[in-house]
Amino acid sequence: MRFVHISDNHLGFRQFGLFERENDFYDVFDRAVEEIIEERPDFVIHSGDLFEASRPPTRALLLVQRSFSRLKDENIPIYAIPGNHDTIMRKNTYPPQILYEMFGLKLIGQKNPFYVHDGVFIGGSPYISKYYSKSLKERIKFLGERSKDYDKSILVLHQAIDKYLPYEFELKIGDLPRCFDYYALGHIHNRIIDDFGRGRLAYPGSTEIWRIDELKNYRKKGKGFYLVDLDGDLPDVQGVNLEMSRDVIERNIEFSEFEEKIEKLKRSIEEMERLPMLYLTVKGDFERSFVHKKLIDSLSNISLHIRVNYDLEDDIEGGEYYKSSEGSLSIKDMIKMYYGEEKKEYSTFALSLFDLLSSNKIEDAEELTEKFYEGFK
Ligand SMILES: [Mn+2]
Repeated sequence: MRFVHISDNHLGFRQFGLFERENDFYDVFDRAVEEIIEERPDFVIHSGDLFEASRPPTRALLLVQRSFSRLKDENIPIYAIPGNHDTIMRKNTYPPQILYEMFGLKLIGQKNPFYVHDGVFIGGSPYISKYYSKSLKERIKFLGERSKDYDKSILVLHQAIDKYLPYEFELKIGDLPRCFDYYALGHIHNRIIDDFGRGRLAYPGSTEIWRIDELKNYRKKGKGFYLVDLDGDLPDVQGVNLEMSRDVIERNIEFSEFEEKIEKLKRSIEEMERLPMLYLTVKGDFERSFVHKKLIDSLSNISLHIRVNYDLEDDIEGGEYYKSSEGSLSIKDMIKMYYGEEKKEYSTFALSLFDLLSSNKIEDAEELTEKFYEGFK
């Protein structure tokens, strides 16, 4: 019995406001489906965040419809849960995944907490926030009990576990029953395979670079999906790597070698098929505005997105440069310009909020916002 475990495709995500990046996420998903069909698994498990949002763009919906109907033609069913991104946290609402039930998707949720596929128990829960972790633990316990009638069992969850994400988790590793053969997890975008209980626990990670801190893990372990063979005593988990749609280049540049390093960078970009994204750090003693202009002038035409950190000798400052589809704009500079010096406390708030939200620190953003508005009471 072989199955594919895939997660966190975030279709519809327009990173940095760039339609090129939205396309990159579609392209890599398309390649994933191509590979899945070639691998001919018995079924697919999707552990959440298929879409970036609970109301995805029509293009994302259509892409999934086309992909899943191809899998249906090949007799490959999909067992899926919604993640935190594609869940709607209100009563009487449905996640977008429900649209594909007629294309072979079997939604794991309150109505059907588990399925049995050729004798294999496949149970799980949609994403549940940490405020309801008690009910999440009860559901998992129930699934653990029900799974015991079957030889092989899989638990599907979209949650963070303290062992792998110590600062923001809903479950502790000890909260998981140890009776499953495979723990098909989603939510953490890095690839993780671990031994747990009598089986294996795995996060296949995201299929595209959703946030830049995923780069390190991507360079080490690749991105894509897992192909799992359940037949042995311990499941065999193989990573299937997908090629990213474009390169991401990171460079640390000493100001003393600035000119030659930029020339070298330009030459390596010339060989690339698609415009790369650039993450640069410039170190030393220099005039920030001079270097910034120089970078933008020489690199903006040959890259999709540039982010620069200026590591000045007496002052560490981050500078971000966003190239939007319409032209060249820095979001942070726009915020500063909009409020000006007179409303500096507004721009300070907006900039901090922007930083927190872009690094997905939702709770810190909430706290900051509450504090800011308290000032008006
Ligand atoms: Mn995700």
